[in-house]
Amino acid sequence: LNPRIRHSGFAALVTSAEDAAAMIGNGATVGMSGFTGSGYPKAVPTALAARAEAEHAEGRPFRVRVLTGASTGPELDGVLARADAIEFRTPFNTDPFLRDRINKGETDYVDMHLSQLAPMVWGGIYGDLDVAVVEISGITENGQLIPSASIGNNKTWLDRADRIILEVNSWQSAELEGMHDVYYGTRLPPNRVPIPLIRPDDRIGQPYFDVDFSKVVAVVETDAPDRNAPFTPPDENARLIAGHLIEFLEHEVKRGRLPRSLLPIQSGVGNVPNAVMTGLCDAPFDPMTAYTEVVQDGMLDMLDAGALRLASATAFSLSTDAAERFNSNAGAYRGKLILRPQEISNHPELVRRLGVIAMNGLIEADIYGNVNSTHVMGSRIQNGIGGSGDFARNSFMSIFLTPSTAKGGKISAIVPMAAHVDHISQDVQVIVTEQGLADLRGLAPKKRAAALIQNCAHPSYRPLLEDYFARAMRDSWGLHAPRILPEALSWHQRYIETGSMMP
Ligand code: 0RQ
Repeated sequence: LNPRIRHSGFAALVTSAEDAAAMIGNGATVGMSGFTGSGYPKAVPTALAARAEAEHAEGRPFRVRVLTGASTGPELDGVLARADAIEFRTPFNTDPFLRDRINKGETDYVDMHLSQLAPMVWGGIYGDLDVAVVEISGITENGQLIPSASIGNNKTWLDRADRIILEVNSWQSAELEGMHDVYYGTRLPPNRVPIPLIRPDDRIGQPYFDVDFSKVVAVVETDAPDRNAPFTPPDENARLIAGHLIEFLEHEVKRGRLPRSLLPIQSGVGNVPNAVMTGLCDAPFDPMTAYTEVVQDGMLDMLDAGALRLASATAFSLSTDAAERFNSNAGAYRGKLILRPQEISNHPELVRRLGVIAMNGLIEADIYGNVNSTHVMGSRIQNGIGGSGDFARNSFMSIFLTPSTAKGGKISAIVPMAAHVDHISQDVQVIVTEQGLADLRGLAPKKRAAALIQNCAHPSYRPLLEDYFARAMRDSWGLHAPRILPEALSWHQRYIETGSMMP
């Protein structure tokens, strides 16, 4: 008997991943758990991919529509993409095989704000949800579900799906029980009411998911780790970026514009934000809070060091070492970690009310501070906007962090014009590279350009930007935000043709 399944009705539904996958039909819309490589189902998608391959070998079509919280792991997006079993995918992906399918035009992908998917599914925009496949860490005596290492959109999948397949993963810490706060008060307009959360520590829901037992068709047992991608240790650039940012935040505290414990911080995923978190461990601030999407290694370090007293998020995204550290001592984080549904962790109402300091990565920024977070050279998706838009627009302070070049210097992250825009200049207040920091608040476009070129551009691209900007000031049709239209995207075209933005 599996001690994680404390309800006999659910125990009677235990079956193999293959039998569970057989309940998902060609063309089905499937809501799966998973957010930034944690809490995704690990057995059923693999069995589903094998089934798709078998069907394809017989010359029959087999593809499904996959909705998740955010990115998953090789045992979900990876296997399904390799088997060409994903017809449609939303809202976020980091898997290289699926990215390749999307960029070859073989899989449809909708890149959207992570807070908006659940309400859209409730509103019927994505049609009926045929099946939910949700990883949990256990089932209580009275048939409630103990969430796993991410909550994501699972509440919505469980509520909306016609049929439910559960994966009970014993690898997840049993001490996750009680760390979650599942809010059941969301509604569609015109029935919305204020969400009663005024501090990151507030608990406004319940620790378990409710589930309609009659919809559960299979329970699959697993004992498998989350993706747990390692972070590269902070390099010199990441340390410089963290240094500039912390100096700036100290300055804001001295000027009385931020309290000594700052405001709740949000940090995107990736090596640079992780390095910033590590840097914040030794920064001279009072213990902080985080109101964010993802708890990564750097935030665990901050909790351990006492630099952070509480983190509210929707998911973990840990390296193998940090996941082991957490799993072996999860009880120590009780009261310091709260996981919520992503429509709450990323809710514009709450991000604005709390005054979050948003810190996200970018692909490129133009000289006016319009930010492209998603489309390389304007046409190939990297990951997706994720939660960066939920946070950047609604934050108290919107900060973007990036090395000044990519691909070994072949690409400048500061360009005359962004080839795609996710965050308009109005949503971008501060940009930091290893070269320095540009505080764009209160600056008109021409002053923003001067600050970005001087403080943030790489020295090898700075003269090119200065030359372009000087000619734009002379020749542009309008002089509010001067541009030379035929030239503005020529750096991107040069990269596509020659492999470098350098002339
Ligand atoms: O590609 O691995 O093939 O070399 O992008 O870049 O420098 O490692 O930085 O991991 O912080 O990611 C914007 C993608 C940055 C991320 C982005 C290439 C680069 C590399 C990764 P390779 P780095 P990061 C909360 C918030 C949107 C979602 C978001 C992101 C790869 O921050 O997805 O913020 N943001 N969510 O080479 C071509 C450029 C490039 C470039 C970087 N200018 N041109 N390639 N790269 N800049 C989390 C969630 O929402 C779930």
